[in-house]
Amino acid sequence: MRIFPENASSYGADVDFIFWLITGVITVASIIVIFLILYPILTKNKSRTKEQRYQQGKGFQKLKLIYLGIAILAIADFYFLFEEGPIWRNIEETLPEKEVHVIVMGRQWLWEFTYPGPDGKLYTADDVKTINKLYLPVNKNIHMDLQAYDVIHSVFIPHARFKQDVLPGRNITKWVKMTKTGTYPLTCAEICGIGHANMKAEIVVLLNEDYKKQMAKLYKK
Ligand SMILES: [Cu+2]
Repeated sequence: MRIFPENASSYGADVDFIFWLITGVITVASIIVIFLILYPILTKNKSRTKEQRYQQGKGFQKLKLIYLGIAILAIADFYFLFEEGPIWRNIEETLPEKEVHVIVMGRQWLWEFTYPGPDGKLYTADDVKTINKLYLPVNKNIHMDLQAYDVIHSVFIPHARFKQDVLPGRNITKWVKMTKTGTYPLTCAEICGIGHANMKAEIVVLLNEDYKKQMAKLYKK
């Protein structure tokens, strides 16, 4: 059984690793805590002295298990930070060298994708557009200028483990590198009005030569 959709981006496996690391550690910690609560209740209740039944928690001796718990969780938290720091820095704070540049714009209720025209530059008169279908080449660093036309939307590409809110009046540049050809969904992950559920697009990841052919087709239109 697959819990997550197939990973098709260069950093998807790293994001999954953080997810399973945190889920695993927290699951084990929860089981231990639940056991420590339930075991005495279920087995020791009758033999308790009055003092055991009512712990005031004064003094280090009585608090030591609490301090131990805090210490374990603090260590776990710092370990998560240690593991995820480089991963988030790579995904969120660095932009690898740009190989393809597109604009992804959310609007009520569709996705509009803009590509550089024959001049190879975005934001010029010969730019070309597609609606609800984003063509990308495989294994290239894609810079996406993420924008919203009207209200807040959110670009969600499950197969790339990518999600970013887009805000009217603001440009957010993020990157992705798709590592497998195929067709993947891109949806809106921010309730943005009555048509939100229909705000679905497709990402078509093509081999580089097919991508070039596709762009040539768009230029002709
Ligand atoms: Cu939306």
